[in-house]
Amino acid sequence: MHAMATQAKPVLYGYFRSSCSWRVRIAFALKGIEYEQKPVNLIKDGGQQLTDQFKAINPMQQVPAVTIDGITLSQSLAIIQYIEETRPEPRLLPADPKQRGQVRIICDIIASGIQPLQNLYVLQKIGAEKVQWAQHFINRGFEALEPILKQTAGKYCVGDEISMADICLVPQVYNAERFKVDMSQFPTIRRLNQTLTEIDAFKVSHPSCQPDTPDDLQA
Ligand code: GSH
Repeated sequence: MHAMATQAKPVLYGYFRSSCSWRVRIAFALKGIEYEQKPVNLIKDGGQQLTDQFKAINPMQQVPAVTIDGITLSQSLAIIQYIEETRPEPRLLPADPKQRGQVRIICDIIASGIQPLQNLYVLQKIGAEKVQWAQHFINRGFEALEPILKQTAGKYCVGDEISMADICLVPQVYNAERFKVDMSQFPTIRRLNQTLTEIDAFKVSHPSCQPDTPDDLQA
């Protein structure tokens, strides 16, 4: 039994289609941690993330945020690292420091070099050109990721163990598909995504089957 099992379940403030929320859902699922979801609708009422009530939870006015062990955390990678450090099994960072370095490169390319540039808030500022803008930055990031993954991948992004790199990759590919990026240029990314999306933890956390998924988008 888990050491933390007697405490209240963690609460995830997220949105079904948010790729950063999906990262956290995958991490919870991989580690077998039960949690509650409090949906924050990024579109309805002009965006519930922008309310004073949510600003008190995450001053950056973005999902995800998680309350866990008596604290509130935001930033998906900080949340996942906290979960990793407090609930280490199964590990999401490889034992080998070189492989850890590789995992972090992949996470940073996605979390700093791609996702922030195609985030809702940014796209709303871009206006009519938003699809081309998003495609441009996803392509640019994937053009860097493809040769890196070719070197690092085994069955998964880095070797044969699922890691935070895989947790970042799958939701970013989902965004790429939403923005109709031509994925035929990225065979390694496609292969990894195909393998990973067959895994239960990725399936149960998919945007198509969350408590706030609208009926017409449910799987
Ligand atoms: N670096 C943050 C993280 O990793 O958690 C990024 C969070 C983020 O961009 N969240 C998006 C959001 O809440 C959804 S994936 N967007 C709301 C908005 O743009 O107004």
